[in-house]
Amino acid sequence: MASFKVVVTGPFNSGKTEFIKTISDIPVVSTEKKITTEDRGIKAVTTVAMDYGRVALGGDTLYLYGTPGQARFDFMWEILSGEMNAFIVLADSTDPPSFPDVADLISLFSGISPVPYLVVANKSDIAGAARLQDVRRGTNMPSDITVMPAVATQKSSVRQVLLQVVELLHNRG
Ligand SMILES: Nc1nc2c(ncn2[C@@H]2O[C@H](COP(=O)(O)OP(=O)(O)O)[C@@H](O)[C@H]2O)c(=O)[nH]1
Ligand SMILES: [Mg+2]
Repeated sequence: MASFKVVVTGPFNSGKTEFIKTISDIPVVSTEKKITTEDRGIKAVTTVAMDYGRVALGGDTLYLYGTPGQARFDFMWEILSGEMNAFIVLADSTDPPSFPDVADLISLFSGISPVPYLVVANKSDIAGAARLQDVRRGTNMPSDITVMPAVATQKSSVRQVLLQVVELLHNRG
């Protein structure tokens, strides 16, 4: 029985809000606003402060904090990562040009706190999505870091990712 704070990060449009909404036991506290910048061609709303959800998983409780993806809200990242126990970085498998941003986010969050993390190759259900090994290469992940495929719109898939995070947490040091 433990509680863990898990930060869910990733580039803009990688599926962070979807990931938390799919699995949360409580209605997600979301701070989505209409997009006013050139990103509005990609989707209508974006997270400006955070998404907050909670899920009970095998006796543990995970508190999920989703970060904003647009860099102009990056002041929230350090606030959200206070006392985090682990973080998850979502890569949009259909958007290889964003893979270097995934690597940058990992450096940034690892720098804030050296907690366990894993990389999710999200949107793996979409035809033409990058293969796992290409996501690993594009994000420059060494072989000791878990990179797993997922579909943020499917509860069973998000659950698999979180079980993996819990395993990392229980096995650490
Ligand atoms: N097909 C598919 N669509 C997804 C998946 N994850 C997210 N999406 C869609 O991708 C878009 C961006 O997701 P969102 O959660 O808003 O991204 P965020 O910017 O990281 O919070 C939304 O239209 C989602 O419904 C996935 O695994 N598969
Ligand atoms: Mg969002």
